Amino acid sequence: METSAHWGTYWVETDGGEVSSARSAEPDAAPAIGNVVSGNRHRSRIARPAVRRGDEFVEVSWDAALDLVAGELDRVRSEFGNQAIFGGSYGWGSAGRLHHAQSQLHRFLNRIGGYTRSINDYSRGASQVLLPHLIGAQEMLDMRHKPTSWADIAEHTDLLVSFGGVRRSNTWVAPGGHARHTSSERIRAVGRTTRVVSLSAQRDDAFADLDAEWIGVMPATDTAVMLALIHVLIVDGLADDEFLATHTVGAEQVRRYVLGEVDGVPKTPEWAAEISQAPAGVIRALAHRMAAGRTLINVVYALQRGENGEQPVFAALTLAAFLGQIGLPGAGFAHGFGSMGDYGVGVAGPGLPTFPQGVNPVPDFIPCARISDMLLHPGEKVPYNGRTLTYPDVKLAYWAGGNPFHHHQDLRRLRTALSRLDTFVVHETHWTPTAKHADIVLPVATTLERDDIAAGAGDSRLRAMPRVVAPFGESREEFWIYTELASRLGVDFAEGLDSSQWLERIYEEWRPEDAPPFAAFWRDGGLDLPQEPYRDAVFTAFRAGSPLGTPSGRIELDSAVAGHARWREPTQWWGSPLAEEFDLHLLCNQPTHRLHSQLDMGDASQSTKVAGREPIRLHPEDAARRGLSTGDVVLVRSAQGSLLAGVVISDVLLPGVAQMHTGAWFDPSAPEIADCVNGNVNVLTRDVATSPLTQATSGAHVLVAVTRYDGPVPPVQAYDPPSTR
Ligand SMILES: Nc1nc2c(c(=O)[nH]1)N[C@H]1C(S)=C(S)[C@@H](COP(=O)(O)OP(=O)(O)OC[C@H]3O[C@@H](n4cnc5c(=O)[nH]c(N)nc54)[C@H](O)[C@@H]3O)O[C@H]1N2
Ligand SMILES: Nc1nc2c(c(=O)[nH]1)N[C@H]1C(S)=C(S)[C@@H](COP(=O)(O)OP(=O)(O)OC[C@H]3O[C@@H](n4cnc5c(=O)[nH]c(N)nc54)[C@H](O)[C@@H]3O)O[C@H]1N2
Ligand SMILES: [Mo]
Repeated sequence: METSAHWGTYWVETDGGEVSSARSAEPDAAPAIGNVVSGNRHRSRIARPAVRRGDEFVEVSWDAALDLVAGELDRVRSEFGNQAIFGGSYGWGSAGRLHHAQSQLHRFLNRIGGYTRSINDYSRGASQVLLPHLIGAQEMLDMRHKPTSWADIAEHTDLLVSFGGVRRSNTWVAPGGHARHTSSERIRAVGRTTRVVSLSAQRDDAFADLDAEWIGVMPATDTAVMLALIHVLIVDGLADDEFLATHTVGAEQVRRYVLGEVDGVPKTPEWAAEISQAPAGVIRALAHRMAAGRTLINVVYALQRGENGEQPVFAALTLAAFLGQIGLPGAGFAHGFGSMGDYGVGVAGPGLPTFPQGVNPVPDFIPCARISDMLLHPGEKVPYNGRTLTYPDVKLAYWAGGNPFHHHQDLRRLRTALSRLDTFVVHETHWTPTAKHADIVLPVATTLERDDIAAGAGDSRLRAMPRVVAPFGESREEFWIYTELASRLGVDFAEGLDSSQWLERIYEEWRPEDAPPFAAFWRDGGLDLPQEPYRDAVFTAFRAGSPLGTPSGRIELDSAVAGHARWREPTQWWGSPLAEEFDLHLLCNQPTHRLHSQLDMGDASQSTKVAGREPIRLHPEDAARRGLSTGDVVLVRSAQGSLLAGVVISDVLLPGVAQMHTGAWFDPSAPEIADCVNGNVNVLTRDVATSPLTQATSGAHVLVAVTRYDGPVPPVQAYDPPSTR
């Protein structure tokens, strides 16, 4: 049977009611498919509703659990008001148009009077706030779904300059999961026609088939390099003054800043080399090459997940404006090649069937990465996007489809923050660390255990996604859970329909005239979607004369709210005082063999572990200085916390830089040794916002110290269910 996840569409077989195989015929299939068989019936699955009693959980009947949840929701909304319920529930949950965890939760909470929501995302939260000021709000959205395409790059681009490389493993994932994984073949085509330069602290960030030239740049210093590139364009007469005059505002302020007329510091290649460690001559030569042909500048999302994270995005757009090629096919500025598999595939599809969420009457919200701040500082006023927000006093949090113990920074602080709640309700498939921190845990069926419809934005096919096996234990569809809770609270959730009737309804409400009715769609296993080719939807028209949605209608290189791009020194980088004690810059990036923390217990993810924990990559010089070999266990410490990891030595890194993937399950079972003995990087990261403007996560970077761990290595207990009675 065919099924879909954010990591792709694949085939599963069953044997005796269990999933026995999962595979894909695609040559570029995601390794994460290899987690499915071992993960779906793993001992960490949650079998029954459970309620916390001290350090243990007590299993209860569904009736008892639902009465309890309904009672708590009712108590909190009547005593404190609906804003005391936090339903932001950030996370990637499961693919599927009907059983989308957040949509269902939000619909339910809207029906009972609303909730405090969260906005923006962990992926590119800084850009989401910055870019509307520079190019317009709709344009920010269009840049995600209709940017320059891989095909235009292959056809037109002489030079692709990518800050953060173009990582193959990240293109395995697309929200909703696509019918076919097409980005690898598109990227290979680019590799045959286009020179690629990858600026990064890791040589292997760039997809091997791109045959990219590598310029080593220390993490969090790209803005300096970009400003220096602009400096060269200005002083060597390579800037496109006409484009700047007709299509931008603020270029003069940028010019004065870059030349050092404002602060006495000219942003020369020599200046940038001191900061970034990229050689000045290389930066100067790159500027000339960029001006000599058709050039596209790409910034991966990770660059903006750091302190002042909006600056590299701002500086890259500014650099592209000085080059003057914005809006030409395959040229200008892009933000997402190598970050997501559906980016720049060059086709837009129709809208997709959606489960309606209704309206939330509560106005309160937070930027999603401010969860701990909100819980720790109710009533506090905080700047955000040029205005002031007040944190509501939240008493109950309801999480479905996300794992804050995966996604949020500084887990010690998150634990303290969550402990201030009266009630923490979690829907989960597995006993994740978040489930283990809940007061009430409701077990839910996985994507393999319910009927759904699958597709992602721009997909070539809408797929029927039939249930493959029965729900595990007593786990249930979330649809059923909300229907039951709603009836206890005297409201309507399901409009008298069950989930299979709703599946038909969202399909029929969506169905274009020429598409078959639901029964035929389901029988055929899917329906091909029309694919509309487009060309850079934002900038092609803009270059030709249509204004952007900014106050000036032009690209705002100097904006009333955001100022202009500038180098702002972060507190965590190799040049900061803290680097004396914490002398390695750790990159915390996306895992190759799983999606975030999902199915970390599965075979593919476990095959990457070293000494049974999450690997840390170290440069040979850094390893030698510490007497470390591949396979050793190390203690990794930051100012926030500590973890155990397994060493991998690799010369693809710059010296002074280490790298770990996110997503190992938080394991606090031996606190006398480390905060996490399994290697979850978020015990190390700092819970500090990108900036008062954007208030996004800065989790991509943290300074750490690494030493050999010679003590007895504790067993990993992260995947064991908690003790239950
Ligand atoms: N340090 C650092 N931290 C980061 C990042 C980083 O680069 N560095 N990256 C950030 C980014 S970009 C992101 S997007 C976030 C991702 O953070 P999350 O999206 O929270 O991570 P996931 O592991 O995908 O969590 C999804 C959870 O949903 C559960 N689930 C699956 N299906 C269902 C379902 O049908 N119903 C319910 N109720 N649950 C389900 C899974 O078991 C899993 O626990 O992490 C962020 N955190
Ligand atoms: N296999 C897999 N693919 C995924 C995901 C997953 O969990 N697994 N998650 C998906 C999600 S939700 C998202 S948001 C995207 C994220 O997409 P990205 O943010 O692009 O992914 P990362 O792997 O975090 O970072 C990519 C590279 O950026 C580099 N980098 C980090 N900081 C800097 C810096 O300051 N300067 C420079 N020049 N380079 C830097 C790192 O070397 C890193 O390898 O990935 C998506 N794709
Ligand atoms: Mo993300």
